[in-house]
Amino acid sequence: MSDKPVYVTQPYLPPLDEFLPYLEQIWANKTLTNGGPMHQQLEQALCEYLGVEHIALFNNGTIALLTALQSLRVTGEVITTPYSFVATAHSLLWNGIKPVFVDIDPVTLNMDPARIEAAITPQTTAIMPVHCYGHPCDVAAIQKIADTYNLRVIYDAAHAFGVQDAGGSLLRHGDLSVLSFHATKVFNTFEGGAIVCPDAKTKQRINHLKNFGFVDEVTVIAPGINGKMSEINAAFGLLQLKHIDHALARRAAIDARYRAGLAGIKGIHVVEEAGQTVANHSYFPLLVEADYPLDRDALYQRLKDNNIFGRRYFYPLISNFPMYSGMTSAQRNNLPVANRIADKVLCLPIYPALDDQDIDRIIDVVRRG
Ligand code: T4K
Repeated sequence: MSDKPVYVTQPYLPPLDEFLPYLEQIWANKTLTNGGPMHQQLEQALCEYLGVEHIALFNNGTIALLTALQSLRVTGEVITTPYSFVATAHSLLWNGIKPVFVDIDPVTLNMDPARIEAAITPQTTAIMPVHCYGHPCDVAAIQKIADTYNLRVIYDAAHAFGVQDAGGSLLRHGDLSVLSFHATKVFNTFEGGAIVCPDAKTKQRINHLKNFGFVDEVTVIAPGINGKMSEINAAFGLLQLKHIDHALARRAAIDARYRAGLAGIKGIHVVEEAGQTVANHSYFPLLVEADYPLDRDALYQRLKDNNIFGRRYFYPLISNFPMYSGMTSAQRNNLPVANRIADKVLCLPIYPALDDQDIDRIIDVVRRG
């Protein structure tokens, strides 16, 4: 049996020769960044593919999160989840905003809407939920609370490229949704990100903010940042988009093979997918329960010993990192579910080039315990 190293993910790379015409075009245009033709084309193509009205491209998802908050003038306190990549909460600190953590739902692993109301104070201006692993949040419940208390909703949708619910793109919910196009994501531009916004006016403000706040050569409206996506990243995105349906189909097949192969293993709970009509299978999280022969870290190590590099997304919890752990809302007794899940979760490798032999090898290691 093969034992070549298998990582939690591997970027999808279309054949190199397909990229060369794009490079020739950039060389001919001599526009390398600042909203050039590749950038314009990718924004248009993504709106069509994702079924959304307006997209502003960014150089990464973290800068997109920072700018999303700035664009809506969010201040004070924002209610968020501790069960995410650290960039979610960091984007709040960068804006001088206090994150207020609420616990997650034990089934969806997303923010539990039932916890939100108790966390609202006069300083609360927004909610920042995460569609963790591309699994939809309870968007209806969150919006109802936001409407009642007049709060903004900014979704960290870094994992949710292409996900749809019964009404269409998941990215249409809330005031803004933020995507990541990092190399490890379902759709990547090496580094990259985007804000999905509902109207042209908001997109225009975002465009100014991602270009230092410049409106024209002599007018700066706010302390904006350099969030622009370069032409080479945008060109790679255009090429990726041609292959995305194939990449998503392969991910779905891998997910199905894992679910069949792992079924019935005592103590292994595969996290359910619920609420999507189109899923993207961006991660394959499972929970290692007490009745499995090994604890989570021992299984993680056992896989490593077999050259299989899963990842404990999301352990440690954001709320347990030192810049957050002193906050009242970060205390473990406020976040029992998130702390419990973070100690049990393990994401298995999933990416289009993962072959059936490797999937079966991974299943075999988990089954042997
Ligand atoms: N919000 C959420 C919910 C997020 O998950 C993220 C990012 C963000 C916001 C911020 O978006 P960005 O600013 O990143 O656009 C990775 C990614 O760096 C990060 O983008 C991602 N979430 C997070 C969940 O995972 P690491 O530290 O685990 O990545 P790394 O370098 O260990 O890569 C994992 C594996 O992937 C490697 O073992 C091998 C493979 N790999 C990785 C890279 C970079 C490759 O084969 N090729 C590559 O180029 O953070």
